[in-house]
Amino acid sequence: NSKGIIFDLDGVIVDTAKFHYLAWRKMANDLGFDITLEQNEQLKGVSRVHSLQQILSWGNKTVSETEFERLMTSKNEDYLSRIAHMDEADLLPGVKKVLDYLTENNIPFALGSASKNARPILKGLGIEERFTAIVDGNDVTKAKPDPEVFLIAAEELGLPPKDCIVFEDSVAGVEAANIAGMLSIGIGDKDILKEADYNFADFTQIDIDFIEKILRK
Ligand code: G16
Ligand code: MG
Repeated sequence: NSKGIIFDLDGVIVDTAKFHYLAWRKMANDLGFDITLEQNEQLKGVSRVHSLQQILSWGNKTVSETEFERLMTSKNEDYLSRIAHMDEADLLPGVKKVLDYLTENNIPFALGSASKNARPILKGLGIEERFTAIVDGNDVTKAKPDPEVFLIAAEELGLPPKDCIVFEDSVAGVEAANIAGMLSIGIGDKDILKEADYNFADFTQIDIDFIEKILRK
């Protein structure tokens, strides 16, 4: 009776969410409007294309296809420059302890992220080789809350969805995990992630006893 774990990236393993926000905000400011932290919540876990569509609608802007592409490229370049110096120290508190436990006990784990920058980020964090599978924004056609990213990850882990446990910080991601029939663990505000099976503020609140419990379930 083996189980596996699927981790979201941004907001779970590493706090890149703030850099996405800063880069999108700079782009919006250049276009003459602003985006709030509350609006940013709705962008978490959402693909780059959908994020830009959403932001432009908040700013009541319509742009040509060429301009849309240009905005995506320049936002991504800005974002990449902000995360360029990431290393192991950027793992969110408490994450390393859980990854070490899983590695030592041969429990397979995968990444299930909407980001197209996931691999270089994992490499920077020094943990890329420890994942059995990495499924990211380059591998999917349907964005969260569609369960595609997690279903592919389960397949690559060689496990049925019901034996997968998902750690997620976004509303869209928790919904995707639930639709996939996986156990969902919300990382962040429990009032926002109220659809999750379990809630924790962050990984410092998760101990190994809990991990063992959900792996036995
Ligand atoms: C992440 C972030 C989103 C971001 C998306 C695409 O997803 O939460 O805010 O828009 O990836 O990222 P990129 O522009 O790097 O392709 P996740 O699923 O890792 O939380
Ligand atoms: Mg996330």
